Amino acid sequence: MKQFSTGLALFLTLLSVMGCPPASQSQKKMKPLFRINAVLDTGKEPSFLVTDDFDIDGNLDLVVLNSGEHTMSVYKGKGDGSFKDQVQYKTGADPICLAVADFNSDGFKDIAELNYQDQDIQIFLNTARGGFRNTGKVIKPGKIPINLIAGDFNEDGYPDLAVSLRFHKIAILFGKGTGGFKDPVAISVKGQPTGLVVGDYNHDKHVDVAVALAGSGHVGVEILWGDGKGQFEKSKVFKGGGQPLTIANVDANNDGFMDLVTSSNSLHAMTMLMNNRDKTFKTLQDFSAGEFPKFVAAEDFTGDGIVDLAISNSTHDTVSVTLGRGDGTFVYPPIKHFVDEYPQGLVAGDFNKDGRMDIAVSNRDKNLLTVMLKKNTAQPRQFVPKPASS
Ligand SMILES: [Ca+2]
Ligand SMILES: [Ca+2]
Ligand SMILES: [Ca+2]
Ligand SMILES: [Ca+2]
Repeated sequence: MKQFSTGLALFLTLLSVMGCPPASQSQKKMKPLFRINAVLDTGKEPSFLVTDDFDIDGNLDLVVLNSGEHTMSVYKGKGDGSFKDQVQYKTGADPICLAVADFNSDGFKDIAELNYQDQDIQIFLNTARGGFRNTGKVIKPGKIPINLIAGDFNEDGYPDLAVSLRFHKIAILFGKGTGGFKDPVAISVKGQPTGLVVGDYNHDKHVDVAVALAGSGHVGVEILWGDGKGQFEKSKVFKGGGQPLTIANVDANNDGFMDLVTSSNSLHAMTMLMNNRDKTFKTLQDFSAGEFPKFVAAEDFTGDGIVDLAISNSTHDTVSVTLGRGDGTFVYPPIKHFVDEYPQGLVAGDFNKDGRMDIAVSNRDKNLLTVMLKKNTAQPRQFVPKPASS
């Protein structure tokens, strides 16, 4: 692991000074919320990133797919914002996406990993000591799979998979609870599916799938309303961005119903779909939160009870944080944080266990992960008065 050097810190400070925003914006410009704490080596072209506590030691760990060399890197968290050196596992060709769930019912979370070039899924079972074991079984979900997510769609207690297939289909693979899966069942959707996310968007206690649709023709978000028996009712296509590639859950107005946000990479736009609580969504106006946005994480980064968004901006080497107003709109301009070249995968988690959300991001063109910790913006400790009785 490379510790963040003061030289780089100075360089980043200079960069942020030199990148002068227009005068009208500079007045509102806010200081960075995060500081870079650690920079971790990855394999070639790190892309999709997740965080979870895989070895159940109370510390969040990281897993990143290295798309340029067909490997996956696992980093055990130390709980102080730093991580142990990577352990690499061989994947299929061009790994692009992974889903985390306990697929073999042993209490430890496993990984289903999607290989774009091989058009297959491989399952890595948790060894219960922070390592993984490839089951050796190759799952073929259908032609040109591009994304996957886990959820228990038939409510048998075993996690299943939903996989978006380029040609207008979502494949559902029901888990057997052993690390194996039944043959895929294909559901047609109206457009070209890209990103997927699961949630119970209508509060009927059955998990639903939200599908981002890009390409030509139908563009937006289609919901597959789950019935808890593995069947789905298809919604109409809600407007949801120009060419949405990624989609995330966010309860932007704190009403307990999950809303959705999409990112349209080439159009530099984010789009909020507000949940009307009646199985429809109201699409708000697109907003800008950075350049060539890739992945988004929704968390309350400032601690005011209102959810904010962190976005990786691939071509501008930044993570931008845009603060929520609590009504589905976000403050402009976003707060920029310079990371390294071509940030892609992005996750939020409390890596140093101080109660504040931190961020990790994969930098494709430098083969690095950047771990940024939330700064403590509260009053300095020395100004806290001692109790009168002491
Ligand atoms: Ca851990
Ligand atoms: Ca397991
Ligand atoms: Ca299931
Ligand atoms: Ca539901």
